[in-house]
Amino acid sequence: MAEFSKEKKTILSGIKPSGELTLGSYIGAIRNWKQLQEDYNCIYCIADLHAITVRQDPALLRKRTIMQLAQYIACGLDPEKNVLFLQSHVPAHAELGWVLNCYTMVGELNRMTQFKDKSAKHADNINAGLYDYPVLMAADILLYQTDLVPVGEDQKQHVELCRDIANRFNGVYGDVFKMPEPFIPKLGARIMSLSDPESKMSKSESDAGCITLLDRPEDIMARFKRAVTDSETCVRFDPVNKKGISNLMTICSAATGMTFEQIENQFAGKGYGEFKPFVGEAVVELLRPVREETERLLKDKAYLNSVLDNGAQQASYLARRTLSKVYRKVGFYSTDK
Ligand code: ATP
Ligand code: LTN
Repeated sequence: MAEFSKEKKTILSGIKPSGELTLGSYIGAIRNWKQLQEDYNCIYCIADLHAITVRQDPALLRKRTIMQLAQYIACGLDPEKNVLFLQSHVPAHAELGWVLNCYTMVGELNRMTQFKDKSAKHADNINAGLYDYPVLMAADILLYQTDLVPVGEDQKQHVELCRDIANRFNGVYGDVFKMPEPFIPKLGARIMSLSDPESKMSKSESDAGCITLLDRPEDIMARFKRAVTDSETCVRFDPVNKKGISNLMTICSAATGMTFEQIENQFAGKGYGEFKPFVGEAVVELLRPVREETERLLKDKAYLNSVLDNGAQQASYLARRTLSKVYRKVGFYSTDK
């Protein structure tokens, strides 16, 4: 079980089990989670309550949930150092979410770009949960008195809304919630699709432009070889005019540790025909241990279940402390002495 220390700051983040984890979520989020586990109290959830804001196949959702836990561990998140749990196993998330609804303005939710994007993509199912999604995310964060929230660029607006909600609540009742900060990586905060460098690589729209953590090496190579670039031949970082190549350079840098300058020098005069497979190989090697370890872990369901049981127990204990305080502050009657 993870040991928490009062001296360390607390980190919380989560990912919905709404599809296969992608290279985007690995570079934008999980890679940083792993680096932070030594120095912070770390809490990572699998956000299944959030996943159902878009219609899910129940059997597939169950399967993806346990696969996502295996992938968290395979990516290097040690259950002895991190609290890993399933959002639906800790009722305090939904409970605090309700309370926070009453401290969130409709006007604030109307401004959320993820809601606008998802409503456009799922026009036949613009449900209240999709609209309310950022409030539940605020509950996830505030329950644990979180200091830092490591996420990709697309989630920054939600963390800012969380701060606004916390500020409003604290303004009425005193310092109940710690004020969280978003932690966005300098490199790779927004990995783009390989087939359309104008859109984010995303698990629920996985296509030829998306790499998932469990993809086979030959599929990864094929996708990199077909990556959309531009009509020049020069490997140069220019995210305005050369979006495709700049995206590949970002992925390359994240996978190998090379700087943009080193990449430009190594491929000077060589063209894209050599660069694309080089990035493909680097990603294959980056993901190989993750895929192999995930496959191994998935054979041991008893172990994975025990991680979830321990995680839920630990998360529930921490979450209850904040929830009880919130209930007291808003004036809910308690029979406790
Ligand atoms: P969906 O398509 O279901 O909305 P997604 O692929 O966008 O999902 P999320 O579950 O929303 O993935 O994101 C998980 C985490 O990974 C978040 O912190 C998010 O900011 C980050 N992330 C997701 N996609 C990318 C990306 N392409 N580049 C960088 N970070 C990303
Ligand atoms: N909305 C996030 C997933 C998420 C999350 C969180 C991230 C749910 N709860 C709490 C950080 C903190 C997304 O990636 N789409």
